[in-house]
Amino acid sequence: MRRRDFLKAGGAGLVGSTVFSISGLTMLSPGNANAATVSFNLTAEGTYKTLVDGVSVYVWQFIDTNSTGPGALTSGLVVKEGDAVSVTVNNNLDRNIRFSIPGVSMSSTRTISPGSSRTYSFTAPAAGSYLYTDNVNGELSRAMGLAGPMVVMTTNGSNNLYSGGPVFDRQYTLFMSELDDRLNAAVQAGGSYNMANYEPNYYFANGLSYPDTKSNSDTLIAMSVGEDVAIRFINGGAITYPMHFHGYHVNVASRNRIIEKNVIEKDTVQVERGECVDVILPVAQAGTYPLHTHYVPGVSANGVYAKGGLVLMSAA
Ligand SMILES: [Cu+2]
Repeated sequence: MRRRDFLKAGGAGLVGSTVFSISGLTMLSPGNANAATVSFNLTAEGTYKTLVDGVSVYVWQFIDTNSTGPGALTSGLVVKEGDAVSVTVNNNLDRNIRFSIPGVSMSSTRTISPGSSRTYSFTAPAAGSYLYTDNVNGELSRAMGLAGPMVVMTTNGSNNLYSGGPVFDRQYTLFMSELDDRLNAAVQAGGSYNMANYEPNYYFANGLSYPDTKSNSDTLIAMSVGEDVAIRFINGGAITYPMHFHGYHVNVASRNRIIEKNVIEKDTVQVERGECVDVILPVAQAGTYPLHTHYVPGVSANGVYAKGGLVLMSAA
């Protein structure tokens, strides 16, 4: 069994559902309401990503050498509300960065210069879905891939989206992102890019495009009829994602941890840039249905329609 599979199994045992693997997760004891001390070690680096059509593109990423995030993501944080969390970030990029989680105050707001590292500490905030990124380089960082998901479970690790909130039988974290390969080429060449010209041509859920999303357990939405399935949409990209469901309606529980007051059934859920939207999907029927961005270029790969793109399958 690969280390990643082992960690995933541990995560499943903790909350009785699908949680992506994180080093800190294995340190938590089920049913223990005491806050834990959790540390992560991330490296910001440039690397090459092979896309669904075989093209290799220079990207940035946060890589956690002790664990990975969901799908093809190289990092992802899972903690419990109240945990004492420290994240050490090593900067192997060519410019300053600063680790940031919108909505969370950090022990330090200092930047990290190239070749150095810094530790950022915080108390895990209210249970819900969060995004971490660099906030020195603006949207360029998210367009290059320097972002990841953070899931905060309730203090006792219960299957509630937040304390006293909707209960789920299983959960999926879907981190959406995209890239414009002209931007990547410009950054690789040491230049910058005018985000006004940003027109992405590849789209990802947890770093994967269709059909790879079908063969990965973090992006194939496996469900059983009668279950309530939580889906955490985390928009780590630089465009809006209107996520459209076939076969099901979902209820939005919260947007950026703010509880939705008027819950109506939706077949499309708008997820703005940098936004985290948690939904509950009541599995009302059996079948295999797509879940995809309703932004038409988002279901293409480098202009080729219905091949690649941010398309997933749900199966019940
Ligand atoms: Cu459709």
